[in-house]
Amino acid sequence: MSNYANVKFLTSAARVGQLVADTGREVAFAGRSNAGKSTAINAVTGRSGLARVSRTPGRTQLINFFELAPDRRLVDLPGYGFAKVPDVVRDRWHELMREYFARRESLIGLLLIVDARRGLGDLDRAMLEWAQGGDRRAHVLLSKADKLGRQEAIRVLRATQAECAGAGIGAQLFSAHARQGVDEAREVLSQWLEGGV
Ligand SMILES: Nc1nc2c(ncn2[C@@H]2O[C@H](COP(=O)(O)OP(=O)(O)O)[C@@H](O)[C@H]2O)c(=O)[nH]1
Ligand SMILES: [Mg+2]
Repeated sequence: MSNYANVKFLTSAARVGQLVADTGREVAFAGRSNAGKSTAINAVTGRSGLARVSRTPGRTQLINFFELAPDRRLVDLPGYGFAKVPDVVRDRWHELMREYFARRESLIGLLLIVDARRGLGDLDRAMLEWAQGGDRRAHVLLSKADKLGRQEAIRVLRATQAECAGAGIGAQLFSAHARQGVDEAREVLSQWLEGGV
């Protein structure tokens, strides 16, 4: 499973009815719009063009599926926390996420992407609680760590670890640009995705 060379885009779903078959195992990437989710997916799979990277936070409310191997998937969830989104879009996002987390049996873990300069926010905490409600694993990538000095990065890491440790959630520094923490994140993914169906 540590070889992601054959990763490929499967499909996008705008509704729960469009999700790919709920078999095997998948790990979802979640985070605020612009947190660096797509960039993280590209970095851990080693495929720079796989998930689109945008400077303008997207409004598309799509769940994107990528296949690593038969019955092993990465899922790019729609971002949240973008201030200018109309209520109707926000409500639709909420409903989509609620149903996805409630029903999805193949979802075994959540990789939460959090901009290291912001740290954990309330919506991030809600995502972690959602994931844990289904007895799933969770791990936090503190992204864009290259934007922080070393002292500050360590401080944010310690604070996040302290908050998450009680729930058994790991946290690490991550920078796609500096290639920091990429192997560590891949190791977490591999451990989650390995094993039987
Ligand atoms: N400095 C820095 N910028 C990053 C990093 N990862 C992502 N970004 C930038 O953050 C912006 C949003 O990234 P994107 O992956 O599209 O975020 P998403 O909305 O969460 O999918 C883009 O301009 C990226 O180039 C990183 O590790 N370091
Ligand atoms: Mg994205």
